[in-house]
Amino acid sequence: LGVMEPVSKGRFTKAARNLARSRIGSAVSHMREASSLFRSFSWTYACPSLNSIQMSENIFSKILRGEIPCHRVYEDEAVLAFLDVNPLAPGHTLVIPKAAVATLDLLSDDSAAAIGRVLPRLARAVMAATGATDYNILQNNGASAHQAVFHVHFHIIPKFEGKGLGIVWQPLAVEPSQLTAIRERIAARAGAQAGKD
Ligand code: DGP
Repeated sequence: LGVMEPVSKGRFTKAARNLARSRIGSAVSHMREASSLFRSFSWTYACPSLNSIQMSENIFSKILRGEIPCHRVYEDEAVLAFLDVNPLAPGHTLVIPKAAVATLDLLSDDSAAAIGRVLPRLARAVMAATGATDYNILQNNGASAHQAVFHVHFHIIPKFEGKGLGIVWQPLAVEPSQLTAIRERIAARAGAQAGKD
């Protein structure tokens, strides 16, 4: 706040008080801005070391390390599958890569291939074991998309006897031009194989 001389014991000049108020106001405003930036910053994606701390602390990493138990149904060198402790239906199974990444878009091609190789087989096993003929594969990414555990996972959720995944599906009304515009933006980023409509 700089040097402010009291005019007498315990009293400051009006100018000194105004200066102090404006400096405090500015400091508070800077702190608010810093705090808002801190909260909005995506630490998980931007900072590998924080990402690895978060990944090493989540419940699925503890299951992978054998620190907490699970009802394992399948394991190979790259994939683990086990029962969900809060099943939406009997047989609700989670399939996770052993590689620790939070969301699907961060998964390596090798881990993705390892999951893709076993997912249909695991779906068949869950269906055969439960007697269900219908099921959903669910894969949530990000808190607003209902992800609670930040280690990539696929849910295999049998649908029968009124149990299973409930879906609220609210399609948007779109113009063909909107579809064209978004198609072009996605295709440009998806790679060379994306053709033209
Ligand atoms: P999601 O919302 O997609 O992140 O689903 C996470 C699922 O993980 C949820 O259905 C409950 C399940 N889950 C949470 N903690 C544990 C646990 O300690 N063990 C097992 N087996 N499943 C868990």
